[in-house]
Amino acid sequence: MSSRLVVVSNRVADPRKTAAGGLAVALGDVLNKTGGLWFGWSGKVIEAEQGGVAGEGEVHTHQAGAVKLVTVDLSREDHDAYYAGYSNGVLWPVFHYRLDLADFDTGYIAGYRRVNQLFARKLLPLLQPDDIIWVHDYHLIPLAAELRALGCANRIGFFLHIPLPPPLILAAIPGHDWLIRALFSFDLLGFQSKADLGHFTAYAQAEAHAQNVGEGRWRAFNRTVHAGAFPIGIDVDEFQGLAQAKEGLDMYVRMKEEYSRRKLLVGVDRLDYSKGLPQRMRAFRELLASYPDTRDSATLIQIASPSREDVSAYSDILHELESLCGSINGNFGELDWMPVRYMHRTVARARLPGLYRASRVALVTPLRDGMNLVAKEFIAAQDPEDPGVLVLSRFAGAAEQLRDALLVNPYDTAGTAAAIHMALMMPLEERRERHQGLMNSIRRYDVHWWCDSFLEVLGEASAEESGTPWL
Ligand code: ADQ
Repeated sequence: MSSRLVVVSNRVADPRKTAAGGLAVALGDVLNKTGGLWFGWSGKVIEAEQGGVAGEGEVHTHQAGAVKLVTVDLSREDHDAYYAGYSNGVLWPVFHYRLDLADFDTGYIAGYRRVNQLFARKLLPLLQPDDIIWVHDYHLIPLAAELRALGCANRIGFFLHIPLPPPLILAAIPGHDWLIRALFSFDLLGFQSKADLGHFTAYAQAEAHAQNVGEGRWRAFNRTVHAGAFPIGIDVDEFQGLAQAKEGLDMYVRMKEEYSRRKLLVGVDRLDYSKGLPQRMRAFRELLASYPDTRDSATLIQIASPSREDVSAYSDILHELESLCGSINGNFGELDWMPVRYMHRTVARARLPGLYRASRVALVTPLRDGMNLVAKEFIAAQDPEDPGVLVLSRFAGAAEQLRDALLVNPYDTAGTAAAIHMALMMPLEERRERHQGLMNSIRRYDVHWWCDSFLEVLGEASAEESGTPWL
């Protein structure tokens, strides 16, 4: 790709830092090659008394190697309506099928739009005519429409990292027709799974009378948009490198020593209601109750990193999880064995592979998830001679690819408990075979494949209609 790449996302990461993760590393590679630019929110909120005028954020520029990082501050009012309000109080729950948790406060959408307009105004002067723009995630659905309204004719792609639900769930969002119009201002829409893509095409036909014009292209609102499934992957070599580095190895050795007598199960998630943590704990309790051989022989380490604590649904899930862990330990624990070790914190990325490698079973059981990279990281970190087993929710996007995992319905407590038991008991031969199949999949569809294939399709997407303002 010869054009410069411009990435836009809510947060910006320095691709040179390990803590940034595989996505930043992969985007960083392409950004580096093209001398690109990464634009987003600075993470800074300006209070009204500090002169935070709604809609006018200060812009910061920072050079990270060949990549230019440009960020903008947000006023308190804009941040609360755009981030906690519309993005995480409306779009996140609805896109994860949780209409019951959505807060359709009418003030949020105006702030969401203001911030997208602010991003468009600040980004536009930085653009060159043949830049390719790649916008990430649900925070920025209207960004292309706002850029087009200012006359931007560049090619613009959008990738949705979270699921897209069926049309009748989307239709419950007041003003949803504005969102679908906005999606048609992009040239390419990328989804995590075929299921999500199917929901988009059904929705576009039902609500926007979109016409299928062939080769994955859809026409509505006088524009043509290309839509496809681009399941995100991890940087397998980078993650395996971390497993062999000092911190990863130290962690592995310590966990192996600590749990030499017992099999370790591991769960690593953000503390989010979409991740199915209470359901997972109930399945683990069911395992201990129904399969007495697992008592005193299995320990679950659950790490749940703090997330969005200013949104009320998140504090509810925290209390529910703490109470379940307490009651499992209270009812089943022995003087020298606690069934669950629960930690409400983030584990340093460099230590994760060691923890995964020391675990016999990973529990990745979200109620809904766009993809779930923990599942892929767990596979990459295993010793191929003695690998662990992945228990994976059929409702994670990753389940479309990772058919050699033990797939479960996380709402089915007894069924999930039975699958965990099977994972704990699985003979070495079967573990190796399944792991080989899973490794083939994550290697073939890694994060570089994801990045390259999205940008290749975006590069070819017809730009005939770009620049048509419709607002
Ligand atoms: P997330 O919901 O944040 O991402 P996920 O893919 O599981 O979910 O994790 C992203 C990264 O965070 C992984 O690299 C993981 O190791 C790390 N992580 C998670 N919990 C952690 C913890 N407790 N301590 C340390 N690190 C932790 C969204 C979508 C997903 C999609 C990704 C990428 O919700 O479905 O897979 O984007 O597209």
